[in-house]
Amino acid sequence: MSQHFSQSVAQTDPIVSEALKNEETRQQDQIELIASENIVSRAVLDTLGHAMTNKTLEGYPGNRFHGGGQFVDVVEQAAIDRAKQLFNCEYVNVQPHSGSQANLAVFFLLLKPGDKVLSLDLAAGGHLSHGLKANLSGRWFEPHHYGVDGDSEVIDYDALEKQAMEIQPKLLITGGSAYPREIDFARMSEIAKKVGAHFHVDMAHIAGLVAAGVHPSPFPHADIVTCTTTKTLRGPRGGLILTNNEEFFKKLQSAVFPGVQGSIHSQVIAAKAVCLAEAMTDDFKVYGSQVKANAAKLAETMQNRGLRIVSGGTDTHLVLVDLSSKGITGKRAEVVLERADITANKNAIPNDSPRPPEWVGLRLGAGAATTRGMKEAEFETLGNMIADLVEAEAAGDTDATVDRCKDAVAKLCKSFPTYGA
Ligand code: DSN
Repeated sequence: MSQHFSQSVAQTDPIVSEALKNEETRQQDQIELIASENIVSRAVLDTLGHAMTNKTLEGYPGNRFHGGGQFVDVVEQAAIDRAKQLFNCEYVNVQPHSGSQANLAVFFLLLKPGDKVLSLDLAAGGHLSHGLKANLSGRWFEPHHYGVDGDSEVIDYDALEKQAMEIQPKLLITGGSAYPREIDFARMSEIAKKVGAHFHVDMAHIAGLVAAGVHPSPFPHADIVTCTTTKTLRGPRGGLILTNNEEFFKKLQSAVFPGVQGSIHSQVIAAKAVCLAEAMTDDFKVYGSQVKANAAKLAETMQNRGLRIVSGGTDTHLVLVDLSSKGITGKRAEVVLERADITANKNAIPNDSPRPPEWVGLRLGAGAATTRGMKEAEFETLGNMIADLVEAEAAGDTDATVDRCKDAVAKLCKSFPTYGA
């Protein structure tokens, strides 16, 4: 047998091999609170590393442009059927390589260059693929954004309706990356209908909560729904597009391929099928409820410690902290947390500076640590540690607090191991 087929990465590539090992150790030894991350099952991980990656295919199950696709057809059809059942909708495309690609396909399907799009402002929790000027979606279409109410920091639906009537967008989008509250999909659908717009929900962050039945579903209100499989859904990196509209679906198939993508990532589609089956189990429902309970405990703990939580709390897996009263930026908080082995990210909050280094938000999410088995008690400990670290950073005296928290994090990580650690 040629060495090509027998040698492991450890034998052939010391640079990559060492980085892979270090990343595995980092994931075991740090507590992951980045809201878009999770920890996939061993089954999903094995599937991603399967030789199915070698298979090139374009087209759809039963109608491919290359031969030899019979087994990939099985996994793609399984992913489609499972997503339809899980999200209770009629039509699904499981091929998007990411959430942004899924959103691009929706733009390609529903819009012509120059058409108006109305989406949630990035600083209010939207996503860059919904019309950020620096993204193709903002460069080739005409983006407009709605924000949140200045006091409650939740979407002001009356203001949105007024704005939609003035703008008359072709597409109304909601959802994104940092909105911690439930969205009134029914009301938004009414607004879209009133102005003759299509209504698109990007449920990337909350798809797992919707699947677990602990968050309202965008169906039957949305015309089209996109998501990643990566975040609370706890699957591989990739996207899905879902709809109940048969006319959209026919065009959607060609909007994805050959509209915005070529051949599929066969092994990723197989891993999507695996994660979608996992998301149908009772265990996943328990996980979904625990994610929400943990995020609520994290928000409550930090609030009790004097940190301001954007919108006063959370209905999801996501907590957004406003650090402005502490006089530090999100970046400084991110760095001091990482020194204590807690990973999180700086984020804009509503009406924040347009310059990322000046953002005063810190975004936290409960998905990954919940997957490790942590519950409210551990999230209370984490909330207190984050408050301690933020206070230490604000006081300019961090070493002792970082050392103490790092020790506590190491103990937690040991008690909640990942893959065979
Ligand atoms: N949208 C980015 C995030 O939420 O972190 C990546 O998924």
